[in-house]
Amino acid sequence: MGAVQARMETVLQRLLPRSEIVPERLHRAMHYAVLGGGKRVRPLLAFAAGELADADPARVEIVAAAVEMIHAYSLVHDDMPCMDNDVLRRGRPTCHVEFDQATALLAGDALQPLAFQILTEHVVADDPGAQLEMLGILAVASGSRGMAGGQAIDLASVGKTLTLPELELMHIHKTGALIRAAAVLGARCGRGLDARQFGRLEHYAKTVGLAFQVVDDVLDCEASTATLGKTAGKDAAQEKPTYVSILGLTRARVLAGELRAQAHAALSTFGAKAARLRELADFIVLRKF
Ligand code: GRG
Repeated sequence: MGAVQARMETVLQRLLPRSEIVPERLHRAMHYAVLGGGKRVRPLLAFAAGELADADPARVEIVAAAVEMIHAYSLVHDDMPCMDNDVLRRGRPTCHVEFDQATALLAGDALQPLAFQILTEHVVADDPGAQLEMLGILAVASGSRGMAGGQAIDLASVGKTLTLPELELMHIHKTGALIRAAAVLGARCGRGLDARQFGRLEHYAKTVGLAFQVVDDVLDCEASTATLGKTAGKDAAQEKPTYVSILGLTRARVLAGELRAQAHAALSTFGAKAARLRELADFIVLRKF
């Protein structure tokens, strides 16, 4: 994990516009949002799925960077007063607190197209048609049928009681879509998977995406602000429906364990090549931050 995290720091630094060039303040805000923090779960998934498909790591690092730029932009916008209104992210002031709201808005606005720009500037597939499909996968995962749509459902759910299937639908879009895209795009950099194997990988990604969110809800209740590097206890304070508010802590933990088992089952036919994907499912469920 450390090797991929360090590699991503270098890759992202290289792909971001230099902070000394005009407009410097916007570029500094983009660096602030992307570099120097974060677990890099999505890049880790891309690299692990890339291993499964014998993908060239030099390709995987590009798709991983594109996904991480979308993720970073979503966190910047999510933290703004018009959405979640938070002041702490990755143990530091949020982007709009460190800079200002307009700059944070623009940093997110600029990171989003940069993700697609780098996918047009680097070869990540064997033919242009396959590469175009990969751009489409990231676009759908980020848009109104993916992460942004999930965020809209989230904002509309505050103060409401959701059923478990409704909550699941929200998270499949808000958090799950980008996690799934990370795994799929990592594998698409290679050419080792047939349609059935892709189906299993997608099932794995859907399962770990949900597990990620269940654990996020549990940690929001159980962990401290210092450990998380973001404000703990916000879900309850903001009356957000979560796995913990619907199931309670114990059943939410049980659900996370069941999803971990499902993720492992989805990989059962892959053998040693899926070792890192298995380890990541374990990390996502057992993490403490
Ligand atoms: C603004 C369009 C738009 C979308 C925002 C992902 C998201 C949608 C908001 C983040 C809110 C949130 C706390 C969601 C819970 C799960 C989640 C995505 C947590 C943050 O991701 P991590 O834990 O963050 O991977 P790091 O800092 O490790 O990169």
